[in-house]
Amino acid sequence: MNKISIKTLPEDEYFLGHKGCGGCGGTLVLRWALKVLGVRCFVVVPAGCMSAIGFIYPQMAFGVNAMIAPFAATGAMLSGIAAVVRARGLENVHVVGFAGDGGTADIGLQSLSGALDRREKIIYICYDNEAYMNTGVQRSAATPVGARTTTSPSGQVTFPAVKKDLLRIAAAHGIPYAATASVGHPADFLRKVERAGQIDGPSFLHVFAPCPTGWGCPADRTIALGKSVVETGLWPLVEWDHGRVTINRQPRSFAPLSSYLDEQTRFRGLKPKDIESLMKERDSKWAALHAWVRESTSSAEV
Ligand SMILES: Cc1ncc(C[n+]2csc(CCOP(=O)(O)OP(=O)(O)O)c2C)c(N)n1
Ligand code: SF4
Repeated sequence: MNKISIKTLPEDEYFLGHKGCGGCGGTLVLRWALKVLGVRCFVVVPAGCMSAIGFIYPQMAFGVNAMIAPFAATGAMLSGIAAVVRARGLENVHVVGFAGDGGTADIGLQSLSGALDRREKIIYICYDNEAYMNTGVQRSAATPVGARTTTSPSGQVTFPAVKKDLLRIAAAHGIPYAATASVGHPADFLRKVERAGQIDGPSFLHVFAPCPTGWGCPADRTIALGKSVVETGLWPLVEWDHGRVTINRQPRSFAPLSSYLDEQTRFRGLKPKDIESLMKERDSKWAALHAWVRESTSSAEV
């Protein structure tokens, strides 16, 4: 297979004509990933924005086999389809799920865990817009501290919250491949999708996907925010490949959080203590990340 790059990305479209908002990061995740994986895909999308905007009869946006899963059941449906693919001896097929952060970090987590445990050849992609967007911006376990949602007004949460670390949760299942990515770094994302497609077993991608409607940012800032979140250190680009952990981009020094936060009205109510919490969470995440890299390197050397 040729190495995928932005220049060699096929012109074919498999997610087009949807009803997503302008600047929707989630739609880019689906569109780009399906360009890499091609037409021989069975796609599962649970309740959420991507199913709401993609399956509007008769204007279906998918150019591949695709079906909607119950909200909690993406992992279960993926592993069921993969079992059928295996039983029928179908070759060169991808079984791929696209779920939001609510459908992944909260309600779909046990189903995802079961699927990763079953070791079928599936690709699970979480497009993370950091809230339940389709039902009106409710807080999820992936909502950052201090972000305003309709269930955390002015960023108030009544308990010490941190963003659930889906990469570490997935990797803890001992699966072959898991990675984070951002729509602000398309080449990195495309390469990771391609790698996931080569894996003989489950793989998991956690992709940063801005939502202008829910975040209160201009529609033309999606890619810029997808870059600045990485530069501030709030969204590390990381890869877990057969137990070896790689940080794909290490900013020499982190950009000020304001370069990312100030563009979004959801962070307008941030208090100094929220910014401090965000920085603390970031710094402890990076410390844990460096320790994870060291640990993975030394165990690979044994
Ligand atoms: C069992 C169940 N509970 C609640 C809903 C209502 N519901 C549909 S989509 C959705 C939000 C999905 O949020 P997320 O998974 O983050 O995806 P996004 O909408 O952000 O793309 C909810 C709560 C449902 N369809 N099924
Ligand atoms: S609400 Fe957000 S996630 Fe949903 S379609 Fe619009 S931009 Fe995309």
